Amino acid sequence: MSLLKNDLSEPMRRVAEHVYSAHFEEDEQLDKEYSPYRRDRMRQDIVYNLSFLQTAVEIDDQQLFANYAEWLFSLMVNLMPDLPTNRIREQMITHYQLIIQAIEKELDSSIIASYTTHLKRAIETTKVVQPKNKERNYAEGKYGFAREAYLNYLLNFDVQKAIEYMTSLYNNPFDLMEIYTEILRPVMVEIGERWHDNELSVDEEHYMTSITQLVVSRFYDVIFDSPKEKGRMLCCSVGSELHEMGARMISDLFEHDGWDSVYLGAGVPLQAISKAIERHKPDLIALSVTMPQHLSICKEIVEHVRSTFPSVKIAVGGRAFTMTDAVNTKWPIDLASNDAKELITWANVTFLETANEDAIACD
Ligand code: B12
Repeated sequence: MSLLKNDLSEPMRRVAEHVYSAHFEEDEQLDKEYSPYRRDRMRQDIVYNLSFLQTAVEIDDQQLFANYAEWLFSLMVNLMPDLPTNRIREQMITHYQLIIQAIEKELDSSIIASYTTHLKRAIETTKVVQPKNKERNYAEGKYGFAREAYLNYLLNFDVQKAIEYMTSLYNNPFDLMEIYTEILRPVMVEIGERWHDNELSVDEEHYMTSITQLVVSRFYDVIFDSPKEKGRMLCCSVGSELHEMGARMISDLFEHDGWDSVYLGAGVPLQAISKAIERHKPDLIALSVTMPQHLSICKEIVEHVRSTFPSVKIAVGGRAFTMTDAVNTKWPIDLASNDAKELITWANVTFLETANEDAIACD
């Protein structure tokens, strides 16, 4: 298993090294349980865990790291079926304890407490967490049949049928909003769950993602067909975020709704967003974040845009925002949502109000 490598501060890199070697010094059993492959992954995952921890501290979110501990526990249980669940529980608790010890050595005393609070909560969560419930409900409800059919095409890697099926649903019986948000998105979530449950490999997940991107691109004709008489919006994923399908769907849906959309893709840094705003002069920017590690950079971008371009409306959303409660009260944004439909409805109302105010000002 490989998670993402993230930028850590220098002291946190030393924490990572301490934790890795302390695991093997403290627990002789690990020598037998961890192959060279597992050790290599463990080293990378420690960096990843610390980057999550760092974010929880930076954005001052009380639930983020505990939720992550729950997700991580299930991932480890699924990836190491040769080890009993309680043995993995023991390893994870030791892991958080070793991070506390290393942090006490490496970090400035003024910030140690903010880190240990999150780690203690992760320990309490790990003590009681049960492996994830694997009940599947994606095939239920009004859209269930379409999700199931599309997922089956993906599981068989049948690119042609997957495309034909999804394009045949357009206006018969579903509109583009439903196809994107009620069928493609839940199927991608299901694919993610199967990766997390170790039922799909990384290459399979990647291939299914690229097929879905191909499906999305087949709607371009209808998307760019509508007249552009509303405002202009700019959309992207921030920082080193690689997840871009949410941002792409948001842009497409705005374009389809009569907006002029500027889609910058994934992993866009602050300076590039700033330049793009100067060039395209959007009425609204929509920032998408999937991995919580990119929340800090998103906050920085929001603050910069708010102070440099005060007339531009700012919306934030994506999976990461379902995992934090630190946004609404503390960020200078106009909307935080995880719902494309809510965003477009809100943008249309806000745009109309602004247009009316401008008209009154001109009279
Ligand atoms: C596809 C995918 C990838 C692809 C992305 C490719 C691409 N070009 O986009 C790749 C392979 C790169 C990838 C990599 C990783 N991934 Co990944 N990935 C996924 C997966 C399966 C689907 C994501 C997706 O496309 N969803 C469909 C879109 C349409 O949904 P969405 O983004 O939520 O967007 C909707 C709404 O949120 C909303 N929205 C989105 N943005 C905005 C913005 C505004 C303003 C508003 C209002 C609304 C809004 O509208 C959209 C339309 O409905 C998810 C599973 C999941 N639950 O999402 C895992 C998932 C997100 N990945 C995960 C992980 C762990 C990773 C990796 C670390 C490891 C890995 N699997 O390889 C790396 C990290 C990469 C990085 N540096 O960022 C985990 C994250 C868990 C966690 N702890 O947070 C997930 C949840 C899988 C899982 N179940 O465990 N991944």
